[in-house]
Amino acid sequence: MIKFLIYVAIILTVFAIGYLVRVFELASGLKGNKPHIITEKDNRLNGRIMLTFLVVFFLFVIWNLKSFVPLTLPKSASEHGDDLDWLFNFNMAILFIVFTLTHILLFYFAYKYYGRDNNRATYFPHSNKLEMIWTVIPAIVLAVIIIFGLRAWNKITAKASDDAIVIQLYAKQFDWTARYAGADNKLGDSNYKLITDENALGMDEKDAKGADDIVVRNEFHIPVGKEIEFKLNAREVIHSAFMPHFRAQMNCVPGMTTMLHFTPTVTTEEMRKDPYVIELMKGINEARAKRGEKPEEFNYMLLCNKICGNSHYNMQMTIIVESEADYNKWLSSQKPFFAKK
Ligand SMILES: [Cu+2]
Repeated sequence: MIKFLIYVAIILTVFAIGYLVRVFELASGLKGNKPHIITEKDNRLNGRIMLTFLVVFFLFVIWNLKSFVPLTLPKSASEHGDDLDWLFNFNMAILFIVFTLTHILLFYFAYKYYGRDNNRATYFPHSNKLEMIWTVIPAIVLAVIIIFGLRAWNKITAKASDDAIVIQLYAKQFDWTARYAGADNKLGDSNYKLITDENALGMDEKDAKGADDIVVRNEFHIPVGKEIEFKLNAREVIHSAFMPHFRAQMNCVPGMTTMLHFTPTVTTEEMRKDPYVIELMKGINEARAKRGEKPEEFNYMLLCNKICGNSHYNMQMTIIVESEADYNKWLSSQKPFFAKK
């Protein structure tokens, strides 16, 4: 009811403003002013407003950069991540140059060439030279971006090496499960018909390849410097495995297996000592303290990056990157799934 009344009030206010404007127009018409005639004075005022906007707008851009760039991701923690960061920065540099130039020209010209009573616009219908310039230059720049992008994409999506550690990431509403392929480095068969509360992945007990498979939840470990091949599956809707610190993301699609591989280069402990991460966590923990929450340590995360339902925001898993020795110790402390029963 209150909502309805608010809507009615908004509509009535709009009408009231409309009538008020009409009253002012009529009143100034009676005084002999011509409100519909735009004078040189009006144009000059508009030009100055344009110039003011340019300055205020760029101050806002600088404030944005200062406030939000320090909250962006820390350095990449995977081999291919540096390529992607370079590509991203390259794109941003081009965008920023074009953005700055076009906006300065747009608003400065609006100010400098405001309409004057005795001026007439130059008749300038067409220029082949200009058409060529603004077609060819963007085409070359775009081609360079696409070629660099394709090269990086091909490198990242190339087949994983044969000795890569195979891990399945299984997405369902609303959590992740990781499955290690065990000593044979081969995942056992699974079938959605075998899914039960206990056997969330529908693993097939009869398949010998799956006898050594290890299933973990909440967090999974990977060794630094070793290639990891992820096989991604989803149960019911499309999810997306997003590991931002490794600059890695791939959709998880029901009924098919998608793949993704990367080599982590920085352990969790090393990343926690990174000056940028220390600064980042300081800010996060100050905000947490204000909300009365306990401080938290930096961790790599696997997140879902597809709006998959109402608890999507909470669909995450911690990733621990550690030395190969620590990883082997952790893995040997985990029991194979079918041995747990
Ligand atoms: Cu999801």
